[in-house]
Amino acid sequence: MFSFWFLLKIIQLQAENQFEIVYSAFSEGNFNKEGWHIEVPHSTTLFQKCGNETMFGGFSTFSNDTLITYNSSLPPHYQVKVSFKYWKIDSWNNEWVYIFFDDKLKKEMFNLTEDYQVCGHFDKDSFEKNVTFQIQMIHSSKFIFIIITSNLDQNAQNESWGINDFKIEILKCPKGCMYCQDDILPCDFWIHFKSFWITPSEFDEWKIDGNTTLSSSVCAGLNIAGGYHKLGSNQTVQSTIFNLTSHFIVQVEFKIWLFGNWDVDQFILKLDNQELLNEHLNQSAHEIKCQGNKQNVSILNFRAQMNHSQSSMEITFTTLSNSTQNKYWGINAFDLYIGKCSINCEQCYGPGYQQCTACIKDWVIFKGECVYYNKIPPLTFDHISIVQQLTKISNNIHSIQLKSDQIDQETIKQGENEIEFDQNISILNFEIQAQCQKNLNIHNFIQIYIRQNNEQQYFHTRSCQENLPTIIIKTNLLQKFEQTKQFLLNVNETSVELYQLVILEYQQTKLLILSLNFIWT
Ligand SMILES: *[C@@H]1O[C@H](CO)[C@@H](O)[C@H](O)[C@H]1NC(C)=O
Ligand SMILES: *[C@@H]1O[C@H](CO)[C@@H](O)[C@H](O)[C@H]1NC(C)=O
Ligand SMILES: *[C@@H]1O[C@H](CO)[C@@H](O)[C@H](O)[C@H]1NC(C)=O
Ligand SMILES: *[C@@H]1O[C@H](CO)[C@@H](O)[C@H](O)[C@H]1NC(C)=O
Ligand SMILES: *[C@@H]1O[C@H](CO)[C@@H](O)[C@H](O)[C@H]1NC(C)=O
Ligand SMILES: *[C@@H]1O[C@H](CO)[C@@H](O)[C@H](O)[C@H]1NC(C)=O
Ligand SMILES: *[C@@H]1O[C@H](CO)[C@@H](O)[C@H](O)[C@H]1NC(C)=O
Ligand SMILES: *[C@@H]1O[C@H](CO)[C@@H](O)[C@H](O)[C@H]1NC(C)=O
Ligand SMILES: *[C@@H]1O[C@H](CO)[C@@H](O)[C@H](O)[C@H]1NC(C)=O
Ligand SMILES: *[C@@H]1O[C@H](CO)[C@@H](O)[C@H](O)[C@H]1NC(C)=O
Ligand SMILES: *[C@@H]1O[C@H](CO)[C@@H](O)[C@H](O)[C@H]1NC(C)=O
Ligand SMILES: *[C@@H]1O[C@H](CO)[C@@H](O)[C@H](O)[C@H]1NC(C)=O
Ligand SMILES: [Ca+2]
Repeated sequence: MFSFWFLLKIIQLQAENQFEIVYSAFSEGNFNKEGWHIEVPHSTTLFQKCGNETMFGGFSTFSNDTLITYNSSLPPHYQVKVSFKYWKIDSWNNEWVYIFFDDKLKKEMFNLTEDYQVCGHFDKDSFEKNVTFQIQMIHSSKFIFIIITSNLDQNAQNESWGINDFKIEILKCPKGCMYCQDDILPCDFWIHFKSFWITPSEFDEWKIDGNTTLSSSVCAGLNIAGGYHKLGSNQTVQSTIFNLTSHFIVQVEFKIWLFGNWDVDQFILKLDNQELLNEHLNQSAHEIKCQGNKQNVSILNFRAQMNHSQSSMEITFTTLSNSTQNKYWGINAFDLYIGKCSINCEQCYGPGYQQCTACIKDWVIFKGECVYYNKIPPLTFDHISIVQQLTKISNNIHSIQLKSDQIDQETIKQGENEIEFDQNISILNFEIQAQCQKNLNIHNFIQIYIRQNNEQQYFHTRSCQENLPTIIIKTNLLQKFEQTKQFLLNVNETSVELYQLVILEYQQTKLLILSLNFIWT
């Protein structure tokens, strides 16, 4: 049964999870290069035709040293799919195209033979070829960077390239979630707390090795904190984020950029001195041109999670290298998400109301939930009557019992009972029925306590009389505000005690509001 249900669930999930297109370009009627960064185009006409197809770049346009980048800002998601058609045009002689799908590098070599003739030069060494590149990956960063370049080294008239049918699709986080890593775990408690580095002033808060301010560089049109000649191996970058909203967990997402050959090195992330990532770096990098210098570049996507509830957090990034070779690194697309406590909760160990351990000022925990302190006053008495009568009340085995229209009689047990009414119930009635037992030597009198409004108390004693053995107390209680009503009811064979849990002076208090006891001497 269970496995059947599980299977059903999986089938359902697969049916629900559809990739949604968040960006598409360079196909029928959609030739808009907005958002694309282009380096070294060899023509001012950025869209060329190749046979029947129009493409971004193309013959004599994208060639020697051309690099294009798309920086896409994505809605909350947990997987991404990117695809496009790549066109190799004319005489490539064993030359490579390099594509960075964030940290996934794809490359392909093209040569003179084996292709077909569609555009550009029409001679035996100038064939074309189109290849569809597609990648699907686990991805939850707010940004994906796609960089396309090649190692072409001749004239743009001789060898060139272009792309079309470009698409980015995602699997979206469940509704109401600003962050997630799948569509199964609860995620509605995540909030986006901070992004780095958006404005230049934010660099001031970050120090390299404790004394130099972090500065930025640009590679492939993307801003990087640190980077070439700005941040070297063995260096540490640190900052502290203050005034975090009350939370129980933190999640960081960021990309590390490596410049040079990082093959036996280490990257370490610490949050508040706790080592969260310690990654061995062995990257296969590829040369791209950054700010005029050709260098080996690789990108790594990292994410890490830690239980955390303090209002500040120190973040430390470090690289370690045993080599004396100069290498550089940087960070970008840094986002901090926090798992927030429930509303009005200051300290918690989880997102639920029941997981709150301290409330914000003027609010107190009531039944594991934060409530404003004066929202739980005692109920007020609307009506009280005490009746002594001859007729026996019931053939109940107990000499004493409590009844209420709002409580199912069956649920009341001997000992302590917890009873709760929600705010929609505005009137409660209670009736205590007590019967002196035949043996008058045991019960000589009955003591009744009723807490009245304004803290006046009503105390009443009746002796057990054989001619009037039955006593009935009837009360109606009213609420002043819409409030949760919580009671403790202690019942045994000689006593009924009804307590209301109220909040007075910021304290949860157990207030006796009604009792009946047989007393004997
Ligand atoms: C262009 O499209 C036309 C009609 O669809 C087709 O006949 C022709 O072969 C195509 N040419 C090329 C180069 O693909
Ligand atoms: C050209 O590339 C094709 C496919 O990659 C390969 O099969 C062929 O051997 C290559 N030819 C040369 C001369 O490199
Ligand atoms: C693109 O490539 C495919 C297979 O390699 C080929 O069948 C198709 O004709 C090419 N498209 C054009 C328009 O040349
Ligand atoms: C390739 O491009 C670079 C810079 O854009 C230029 O200096 C070089 O001459 C070009 N090479 C060829 C063969 O066109
Ligand atoms: C184009 O490339 C071919 C093959 O490498 C070479 O023989 C030819 O001279 C090149 N033509 C130009 C104009 O660069
Ligand atoms: C930074 O601190 C290190 C050691 O703590 C010291 O060697 C270096 O001179 C300092 N640099 C600056 C710019 O203060
Ligand atoms: C990516 O684009 C966003 C705007 O959509 C921008 O804020 C961000 O700085 C860009 N990222 C990089 C690394 O340049
Ligand atoms: C944190 O909040 C306090 C009180 O609101 C404020 O005085 C302080 O400047 C804040 N600190 C930072 C770093 O924003
Ligand atoms: C550097 O060398 C030491 C000693 O051989 C070794 O323990 C350490 O792991 C090495 N560090 C890296 C980053 O390779
Ligand atoms: C680094 O990766 C390469 C190939 O991926 C592998 O051959 C090499 O052994 C790795 N080096 C270390 C130190 O893991
Ligand atoms: C980094 O530190 C290690 C160990 O202290 C040292 O062997 C190496 O030369 C340093 N590398 C650089 C580039 O400073
Ligand atoms: C019944 O409850 C009352 C009040 O809690 C207590 O004083 C009394 O001892 C209890 N009697 C029995 C028989 O448990
Ligand atoms: Ca051609």
